[in-house]
Amino acid sequence: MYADLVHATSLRNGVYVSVDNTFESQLEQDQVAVQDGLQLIEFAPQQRPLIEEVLEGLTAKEKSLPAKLHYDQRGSMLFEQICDVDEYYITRTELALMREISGAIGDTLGKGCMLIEPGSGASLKTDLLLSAMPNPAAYVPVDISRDFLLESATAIADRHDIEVLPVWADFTKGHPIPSCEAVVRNRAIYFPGSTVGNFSRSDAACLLQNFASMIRDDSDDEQIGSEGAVVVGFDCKKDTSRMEAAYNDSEGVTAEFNYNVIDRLAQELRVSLDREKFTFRADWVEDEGAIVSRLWVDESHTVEMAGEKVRFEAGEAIRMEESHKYTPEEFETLAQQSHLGMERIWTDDAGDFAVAYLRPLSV
Ligand code: AVI
Repeated sequence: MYADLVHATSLRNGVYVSVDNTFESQLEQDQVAVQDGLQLIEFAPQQRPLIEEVLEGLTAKEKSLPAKLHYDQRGSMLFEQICDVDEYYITRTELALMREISGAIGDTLGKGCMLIEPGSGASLKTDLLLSAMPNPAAYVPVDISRDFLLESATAIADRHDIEVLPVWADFTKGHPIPSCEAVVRNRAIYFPGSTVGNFSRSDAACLLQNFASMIRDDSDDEQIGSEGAVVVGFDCKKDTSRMEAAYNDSEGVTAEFNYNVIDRLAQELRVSLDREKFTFRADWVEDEGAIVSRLWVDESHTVEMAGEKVRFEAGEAIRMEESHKYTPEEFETLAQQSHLGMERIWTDDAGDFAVAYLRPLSV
């Protein structure tokens, strides 16, 4: 996915960072719109047609579907419910940890910091961090969903006295960083929620490398003074039974989150995919260091999609999502591969969840 990366190029109003070779063609596409009183940078790449992505995944030797398909309107609502189920410790543990440590993170980031949030969520965690930052320069949320981005950017602008500069883009593909009115002394990326866990280990390394390029002071922007930081939340390895229970919750909300992808494809692609022919299960896969969520085929059947026949054999599975877990040492190694050093790490008392404060290593 990120095979051809990584470079940062300083241009017009900031830095463009690219993680793939579609970079050059994207440069033509950015424009600024004013929406809901916010200056919105539009840099969204052309999306591949859904049917193409789905057929590619379902006709591969090991069937898979892109994990992003989980997040349509109903899926996003189900994800919010997942965050509240008893077994899913991640969200509440991270929030409690952020309540304790956001003051320390804010102090370390210092004055005049531009906070960039890829895949912005306007979450309580973001509120905590922004409130703890001394005189932040600006907040830059980045998201692929324009509506969601504007909604969350407006919410942050309502709650904080800060310049909010949303960027509509796929953060995995590179995007411009807007300039702001205040003097920017450094940039920081905030990547909470263990979203890094949804990338394979090699993609996660590339993504972190990309983040490192975004904060490095190699632009023409004379405002940027000191080197920035990448603040990442990740889920720690623990008892297999607890990790598996978090993704096989007894209320079946996570199962529904996955069946919803089947319903969505059946509807949007008008194909006869039937959720009743699949069973959901999430398993710890030691070799990958990840919980792998799959839909297992209960009975052999064939589904026609865009003129192609897709065969599902009983006993085979569709890989739906990976949730990688790290020990603090493994995460430090991953960061180092991306030219980032782990300056600090905080965990909750049980060591379930960690927030790492990473700084660029001199190269
Ligand atoms: C968003 N992400 C970090 C979640 C996770 O834990 O991998 C998505 C999720 N999938 C099932 N439950 C939660």
